[in-house]
Amino acid sequence: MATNRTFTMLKPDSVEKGHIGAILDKISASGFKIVALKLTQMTTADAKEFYAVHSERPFYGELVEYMTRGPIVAAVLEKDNAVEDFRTLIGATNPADAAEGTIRKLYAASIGENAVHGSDSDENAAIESAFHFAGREMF
Ligand code: DAT
Ligand code: MG
Repeated sequence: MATNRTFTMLKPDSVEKGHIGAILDKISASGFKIVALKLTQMTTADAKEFYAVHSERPFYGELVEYMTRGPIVAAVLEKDNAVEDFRTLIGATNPADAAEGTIRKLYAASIGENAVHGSDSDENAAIESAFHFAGREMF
């Protein structure tokens, strides 16, 4: 995958609260092109694998419960400097620390339910995109 792509999920709280449209609108208005998009639900095995890097952390069980409790929106986004610029757009992991105007500041309730995921490296963007999308679903 090219290095100008990143992967995102609008997490279950965003879908439950009806924020899909507003968040996708903000992503588009911020210069990201949506090159893959779907509503899907992670199984427990999916969430455990996706977040395996956090398996020893005390919040791992809650994270897996949360991420599997309802549908998510998965998407691949294209823009120059996509990974870094998208992390800036979503804001800090804890919405209490997130900058004004960021997606987490606007839409996240807590560090545990923080509205959106954004890949943290080009390598992980490619791995996470392939985890959720077949090649023919990415444009
Ligand atoms: P990010 O999603 O900003 O990359 P991360 O990779 O450190 O953050 O953690 C993944 C997710 O795990 C995060 O979005 C929410 C949850 N999480 C992280 N730290 C947490 C904590 N201290 N308490 C509860 N949930 C936490
Ligand atoms: Mg992370």
